[in-house]
Amino acid sequence: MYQPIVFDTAGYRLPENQRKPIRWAIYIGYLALTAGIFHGLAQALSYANIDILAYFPALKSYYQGLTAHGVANALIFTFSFSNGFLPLMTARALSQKLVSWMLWTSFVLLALGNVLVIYAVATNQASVLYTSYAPLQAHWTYYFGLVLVVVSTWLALANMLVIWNRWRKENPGERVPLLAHISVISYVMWGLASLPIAVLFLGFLIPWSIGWLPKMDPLLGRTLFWFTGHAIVYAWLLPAYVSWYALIPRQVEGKMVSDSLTRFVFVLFLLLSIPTGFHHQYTDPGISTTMKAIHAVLTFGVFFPSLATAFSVMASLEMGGRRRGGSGLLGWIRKLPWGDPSVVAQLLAMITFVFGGITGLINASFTMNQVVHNTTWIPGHFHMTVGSAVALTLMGVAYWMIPYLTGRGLVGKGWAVASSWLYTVGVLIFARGMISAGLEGMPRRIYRAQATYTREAWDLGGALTGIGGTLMFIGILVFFIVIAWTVVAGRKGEGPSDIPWSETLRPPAKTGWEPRLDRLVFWSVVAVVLVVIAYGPFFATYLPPNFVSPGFTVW
Ligand code: HAS
Ligand code: CU
Repeated sequence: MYQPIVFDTAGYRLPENQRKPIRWAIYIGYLALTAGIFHGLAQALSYANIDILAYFPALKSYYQGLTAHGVANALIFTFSFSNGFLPLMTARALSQKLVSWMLWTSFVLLALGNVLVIYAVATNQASVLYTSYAPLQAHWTYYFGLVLVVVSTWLALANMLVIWNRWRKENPGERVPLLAHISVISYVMWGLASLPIAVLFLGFLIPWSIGWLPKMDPLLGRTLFWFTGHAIVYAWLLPAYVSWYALIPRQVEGKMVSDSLTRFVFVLFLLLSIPTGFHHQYTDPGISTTMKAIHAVLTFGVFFPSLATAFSVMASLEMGGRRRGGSGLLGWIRKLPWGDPSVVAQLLAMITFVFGGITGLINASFTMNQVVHNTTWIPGHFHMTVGSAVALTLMGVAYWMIPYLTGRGLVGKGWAVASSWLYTVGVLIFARGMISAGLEGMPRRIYRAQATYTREAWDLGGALTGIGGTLMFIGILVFFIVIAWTVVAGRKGEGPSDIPWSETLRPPAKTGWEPRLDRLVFWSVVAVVLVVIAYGPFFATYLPPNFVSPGFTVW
């Protein structure tokens, strides 16, 4: 039954001078993750009514900590990882060297951007939260630092496109290997999606922060942010999906179920990730109800590729579990390699994501959103998506990739397995607290310990948030110790020599409609057309900007 099909050019390795910037980009990511969780812990404790400013003396305000947490964990961690991971996957799948100067420049910009952002946030000049909403105004170094990070992602994308084109020229008529296809599409989506935020930062926020533009248009700012902002969540998710589709099956001894379904899912993400941003602005004035409703429908549309993913990945897992001796309806689950730190992290990520997905549906419903918007329900939702589906998957990937990139064997395997369980139990308790208190109206982005208004009904949810957050913190700390220990003291020569690259049940079709899934330019144009339909009417009726607000620094 199993016909192993893989474009394997066995053992292809990038030269060391290219592995180095990849390794360091990924290190920056995991460092940002670890730095950010100290502020995450403080956030969680603050909901348990603990006056964190007394315990975290470096913090000038609650909002400084919240900004540091969001920027480090949601922006820097994720994009630093992807800047290393996606080009690595593409190069491996195509057996092509990357372009060295692009790789290094991308790394230098990422590092420089980080220095600027850390400076601005640490000196309390940028407590504007990761959403950068005007009229809150940060120091220009904050905006400029983030621009450099975005430019570094563009260079990573350009690098992947160069080797994609080179491979196509060298292999006319061949199907692009699946792993390269889905890695490239992930960043092509992000490349398109990042243009509005580039306009926001370069066209408005930076000139405004240095005084060239005296006033800002807050609604336009929010809209440009969410124009990119919803797609950002898929830019975080898709690298995790690359691992679930193309790597995990191999790690559990299964196979990928369908080449064309996988490619189709990623093409759907390219088309539908961007024209959905108004679901973050259902309560904003100045946007017509019709446009919000169109985005609501498209949001339900982008739910579909994730549903397909659930079934498809589950089938790969089942194949692996049965091959490992599992039987009966559910017996295969027990036979999955639960002792493998890389696998267990990702299985737990998937299970948590089921709840992340369900809460997303409620957010997306135009009317139910009114109940949950701006309550702690929302951080409950996103810690089960980016905060676990993504974070745990990226931790799981580290457990094979750091040994692969350093050549050193993983140390503390038992601790590594424990880290994921601790984190998962933590995030489920945390999210239960946030979600239930949110339904009781507990507001998000509020420093509860000093709030003038509070309710008893928030006490239990707040306490669960604090307890769960503490477990999450310990889980990631253990992760960090295992990884740092591996980098420093893992046994040399014990890292895996190749990536865990999965085979597919059947080869990709060379005729019919399927080869069209590889047409990057065509699908990008369709994506742009959809975006014009979804955003064009708003901009056509709204522009020119209403520059009404000066900048405020309220911290
Ligand atoms: Fe969301 C708000 C709607 C997915 C992140 N979201 C947020 C915010 C963040 C975020 C950060 O419509 C807050 C932003 C802010 O600061 O204000 N979201 C959705 C919907 C989905 C969704 C419909 N969100 C994500 C993902 C994120 C993320 C992914 C990060 C990575 N979200 C919203 C809306 C809001 C929102 C509104 C605005 C709310 C407001 O009012 O402010 C969907 O795409 C979710 C689809 C997911 C699924 C689940 C599939 C399950 C899988 C696992 C299968 C399991 C297996 C396990 C195989 C359909 C694939 C088997 C294991 C064994 C052991 C057998
Ligand atoms: Cu969204």
